[in-house]
Amino acid sequence: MNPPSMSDRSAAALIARFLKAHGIDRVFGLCGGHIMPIWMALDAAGIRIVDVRDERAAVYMAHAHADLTGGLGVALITAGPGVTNAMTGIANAHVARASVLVLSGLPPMPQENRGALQDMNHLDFVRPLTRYARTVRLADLVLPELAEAVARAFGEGGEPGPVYLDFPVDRLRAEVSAATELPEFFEARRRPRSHPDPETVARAVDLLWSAKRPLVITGRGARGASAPLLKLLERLDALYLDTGESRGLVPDDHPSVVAAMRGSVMSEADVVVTIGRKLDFQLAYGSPAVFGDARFLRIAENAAELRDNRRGDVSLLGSAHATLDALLASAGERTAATDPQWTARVRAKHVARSAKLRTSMREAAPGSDGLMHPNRLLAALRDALPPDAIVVADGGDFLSFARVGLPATTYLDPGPLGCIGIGTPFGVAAALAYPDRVVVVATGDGAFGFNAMEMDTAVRHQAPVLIVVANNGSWGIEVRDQIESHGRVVGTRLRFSDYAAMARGLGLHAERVERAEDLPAAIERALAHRPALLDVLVTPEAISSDAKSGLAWVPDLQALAAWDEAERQWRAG
Ligand SMILES: Cc1ncc(C[n+]2csc(CCOP(=O)(O)OP(=O)(O)O)c2C)c(N)n1
Repeated sequence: MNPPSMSDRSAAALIARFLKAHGIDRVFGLCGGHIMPIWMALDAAGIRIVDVRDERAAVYMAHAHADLTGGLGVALITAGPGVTNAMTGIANAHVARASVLVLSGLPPMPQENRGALQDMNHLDFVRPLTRYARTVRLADLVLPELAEAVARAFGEGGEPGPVYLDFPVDRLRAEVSAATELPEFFEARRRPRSHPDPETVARAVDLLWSAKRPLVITGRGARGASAPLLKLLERLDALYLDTGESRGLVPDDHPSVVAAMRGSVMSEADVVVTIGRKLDFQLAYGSPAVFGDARFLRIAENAAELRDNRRGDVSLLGSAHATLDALLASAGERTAATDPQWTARVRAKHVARSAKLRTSMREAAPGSDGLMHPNRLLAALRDALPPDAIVVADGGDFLSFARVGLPATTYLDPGPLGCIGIGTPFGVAAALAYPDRVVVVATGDGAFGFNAMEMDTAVRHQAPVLIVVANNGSWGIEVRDQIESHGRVVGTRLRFSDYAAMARGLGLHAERVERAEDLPAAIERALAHRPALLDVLVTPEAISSDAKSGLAWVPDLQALAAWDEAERQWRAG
């Protein structure tokens, strides 16, 4: 018997109509028979399918798309190995709290648990990494399940993050009864802003407006709240740190920005405000060993960001925008108590340090091997990139150099899971979302290897991405750690492989660059011929700040060696 032809009333067609109604214009996927009804229905509905070379990359791309657009990212992957391959992508979206919907298939119900092709109980292993995970065995339940999954992905009723649905393929072909198609399922609803409790707002104003050295730290929960955040910083004359989750909210040249002074400002502040930001390893778990006697004001829309590791002296549950508006309104014309000498001093040091970094990047000496320092590459990129470039940074040492050396208002990296290998997929999704902006992936050679095959996706889909590989022939930051901690190098050297040849083989414009003086012209040519790759030989001898800070050797109590020592002393009393 031939495969049954599908009607417009099939569950698969309904999934496509739902996604279309909710503004989904692209889905990242890798095909297979168990999802073919959805695949074909999406295409029929005019939704673009970005077909990739590995399911993990599909989820990475959906993640980047969601993060960059503020919408939902959708990945469509097949049963069994399709889902197991996707697991790292799902785990990364879980930790990063990215709003991703993952759809998959299952064998037909009559074959369930009988040893069918690609049969696995996906929910057993997907559930701990998702906000919602269900198998939909009844065509009539497709709409309510999709609606619930999307709401959860955006954090309604908990933290935002990835959600998962799968469907036995026979159910995808089944017809849905018209009566279940309630119009409400097709309305793309704006999520309401949640407002904080007014009495607590008044207490928060007292705390903030009496602070002498206020420090504001934002995370992903603050995205979209740039306008009231800038007003708050100005009203308070507060200092500000972004930790990579919310770059671009406050311009780099804003007088509150003191990124280069992170360590000292964390220990000097007397009131610390976290907005939509967990107190995770990057913020020393909020420990008094690092933050001293500072009092905390925590602001978040999801309660987990109010409580993790350290509760605030005052906590405000509400969306960042509405809460900052409420604080400003409640404070009225009240004068802040901030010590202007403190802010001026820290800011001046930040400016001096940043300027010194820029000069030293240009002049960074080559290694004893004659190969250029990675900062020379970053300085050349910095000169060539337009101000609205989207930067994706990936790798070990090179990520550390790029994070500080490549300023960007839109920036993505492996995030708190430390999920190296995201570079090329994130870059492809970014270039497809914003084809008129320059998207550059700055990646170590080790990190690049994981998903290098997605260069093929970039070519097929004409994603105008520029991939720059800092090729130091090693898993550099691990080499450094082995040398420092163990005195020998084991299993961490790679070859100076010819990634330009690899890229050319897949259809990209690609060049290998060995001399710093050749970089400007090579970058110009690559920008003009995207998708493109530059394979730049850099010295493995350069030591990044992440290597120096001890991040690589994973200290016992804190992420960084200095904080670890401070924590040890503090615990010892
Ligand atoms: C998926 C994954 N595997 C391994 C690691 C551990 N790790 C972190 S950085 C790093 C080295 C990265 O090497 P490369 O991308 O070449 O950058 P480099 O340090 O040489 O600049 C490794 C192996 C990780 N964080 N994630």
